Amino acid sequence: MRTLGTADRPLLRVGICGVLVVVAAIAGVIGARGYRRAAIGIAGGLGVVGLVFAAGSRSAAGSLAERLLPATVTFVVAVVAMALVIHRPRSAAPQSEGFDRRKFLLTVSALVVVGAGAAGAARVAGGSGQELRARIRVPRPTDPAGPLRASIDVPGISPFTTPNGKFYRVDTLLQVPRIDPRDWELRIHGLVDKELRLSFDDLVRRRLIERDITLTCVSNEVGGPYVGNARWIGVPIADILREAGVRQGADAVKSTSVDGLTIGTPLAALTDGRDALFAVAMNGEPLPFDHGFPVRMVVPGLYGYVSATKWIVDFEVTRFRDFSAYWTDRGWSVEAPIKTSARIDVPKGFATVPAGPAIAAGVAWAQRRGIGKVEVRVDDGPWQPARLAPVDSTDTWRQWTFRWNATPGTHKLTVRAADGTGRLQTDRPAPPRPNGSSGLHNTIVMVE
Ligand SMILES: Nc1nc2c(c(=O)[nH]1)N[C@H]1C(S)=C(S)[C@@H](COP(=O)(O)O)O[C@H]1N2
Ligand SMILES: [Mo]
Repeated sequence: MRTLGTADRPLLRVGICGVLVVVAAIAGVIGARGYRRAAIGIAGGLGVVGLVFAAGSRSAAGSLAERLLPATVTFVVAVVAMALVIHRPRSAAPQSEGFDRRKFLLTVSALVVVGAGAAGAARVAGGSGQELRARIRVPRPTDPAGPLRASIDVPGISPFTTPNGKFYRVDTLLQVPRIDPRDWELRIHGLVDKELRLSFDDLVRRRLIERDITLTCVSNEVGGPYVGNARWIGVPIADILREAGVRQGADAVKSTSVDGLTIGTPLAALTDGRDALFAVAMNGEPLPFDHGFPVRMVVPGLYGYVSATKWIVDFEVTRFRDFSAYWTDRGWSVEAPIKTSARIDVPKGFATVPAGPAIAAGVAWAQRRGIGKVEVRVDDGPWQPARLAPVDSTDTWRQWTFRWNATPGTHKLTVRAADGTGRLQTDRPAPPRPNGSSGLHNTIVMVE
């Protein structure tokens, strides 16, 4: 799985619909040939598959009945539809050989309307779940973040804080969980002196800190979109570990989400003083469902697949040699600190800009180390310093701008960053697998 499942999600949906249509068409043909029972059987079989998936889905929250309702409606519609469309040859008018086109079209149209109506009704009955989020008050942090520093506002640049609705999303799910916080519990166990079971209220009653932290996905290509910065409120994971008491020999935490996905994180990253959080709020709101409601992990400096468990329910202190996590089983590295990277947001690739004074802008990140310098090069010219927005923290990205004189023709702009220790990012191109892409981002501009 190259992108850890995100961009391909709509494609997957289309694929599933395609397979359903093909199977249904085959059933229709079989039915038209007179094998009515077989056709209805296939339709019913599809319905049963849907029911089994709905019942077995650990990702969908809600009661079993709530989860089964849409699938049940679909099942009934599928069987009735097939039975109506393929009417008995016995009752058919002789010259139409069991097939009355007018009746067929009418039946199909009626069923489409009924089916769509039923699907809509099932959706409404299931609810959006937003009331679960609305019930939560965003807790006041004991240790609030400072005011946001002035951010650069060039049109097209990534804003310093990524709005929740624009924040990238990477996970393995078609439908994200809608957990009722009243039912949520986090179990902390394994190599600890005292096992803890925390309800949502237990958790937010503890010391809460507020921090700006930039998340990055390991599957982000050079210049790619899977990076975002948000203001999180959460309980320091180190506090909880101290409460539980970590035993000798532990070097990892295996965390598990409600859908059973596992993530392995170095224990050191949770106890070395960085702001690793059990986060409950994102940009002043309860976590959006897409981003892990009600509680997720956020660990500065590590790619999401080794640290940012959404919909977390289980937290086991353990040893790396005693388990393997979901993505590590799929060829990604066990440990993965974020690589220093820079991206050009403006101009967009292959944009046309007027000749004269021009501006380039973007973001650069090296969480934990911070960004010390960003440089831009026009074609094969010298590296020139970009202007940097003020530092928020070493755990956030920094915006940058660069003014240049655009001369007619086609030009290539290339960007590179150095982290807070002065170390330049590598210009050696690497693909995302197994531990994050590297290489310099460039963009081609046409100047007229
Ligand atoms: N439960 C769960 N948590 C998960 C994932 C997932 O698939 N399931 N994906 C991880 C990955 S690969 C990344 S990059 C981040 C993305 O977080 P976001 O979707 O809130 O941006 O979540 C991490 N946490
Ligand atoms: Mo990721």
